[in-house]
Amino acid sequence: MENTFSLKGKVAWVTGATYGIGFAIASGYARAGATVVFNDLRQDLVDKGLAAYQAAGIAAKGYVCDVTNEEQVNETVARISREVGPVDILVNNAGIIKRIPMVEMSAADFRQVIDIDLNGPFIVAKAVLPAMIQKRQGKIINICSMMSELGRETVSAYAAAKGGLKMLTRNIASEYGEYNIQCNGIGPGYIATPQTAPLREKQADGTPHPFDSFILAKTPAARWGTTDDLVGPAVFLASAASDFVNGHVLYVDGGILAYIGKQPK
Ligand code: NAP
Ligand code: GCO
Repeated sequence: MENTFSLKGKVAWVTGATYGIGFAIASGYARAGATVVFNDLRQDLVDKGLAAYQAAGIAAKGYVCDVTNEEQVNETVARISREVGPVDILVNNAGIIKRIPMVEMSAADFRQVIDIDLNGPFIVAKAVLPAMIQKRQGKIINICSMMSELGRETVSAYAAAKGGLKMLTRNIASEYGEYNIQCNGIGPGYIATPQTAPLREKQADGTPHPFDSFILAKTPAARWGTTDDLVGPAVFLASAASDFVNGHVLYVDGGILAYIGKQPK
């Protein structure tokens, strides 16, 4: 059973994994035996990530790469292949959010979110697939969201991107499953990271942010998720344990999608 969940001998690229969810998943992969690779937008950020991995006892490799830049992505895939080995496991984690009411959002802002959160995963998956096809083996895991299923005010671009990412996940599974490539998604609930920090900031009077209270009422687990909550599911989807799981989005949300929400007192 231990071997079923082992990532020994595998090269895992987690995009945008300097910190946050990506860092936790990459660290979990290293503990499961993988060689982990990550990228960020600038060398100083890559260096910051390398120091964080080193502090965790992980010998990660980092590359400067913007996931929206196809030339940079292709160069990075070639460098990883030369310096580490072909990518066995890809986690499309890099992403942004812009919380702006749709009628106030510029087309440029909308495009930027779509570019990073949807075009980026397409570009990176397209770049790693040829080697996976040749090897007749590969794992692609796209980090989706509650917004792959639900809408909410101010996140139109993000929901459109993450909804599209769910369908890109299913399409990669459909198109490349015959090459023993599994493509699945992870749909985190509300996780305490820099991305959601604005939603958890205390009010001026010290009371909880209304959104913080809202999420606690919508989550059966009655807590925000931590990045560690995502590691086990991510290892499962990267390992042989999920070789017959394809096109699935695994929601790691504490039960939000199953729950109407706690009745206000
Ligand atoms: P985060 O703390 O904001 O980290 C996002 C990472 O992506 C950062 O390292 C960022 O690098 C990187 N990135 C952004 N644009 C990039 C680009 N063009 N090329 C390369 N890297 C780029 O986010 P997070 O909370 O860890 O979320 C990670 C993923 O999970 C995202 O896809 C997010 O949508 C998704 N997610 C998050 C939650 C949550 O509650 N936190 C829930 C569901 C899904 P820089 O620091 O250099 O910008
Ligand atoms: C928001 C949050 C969410 C989370 C996550 C939920 O503003 O609603 O940022 O979008 O990031 O995607 O799964």
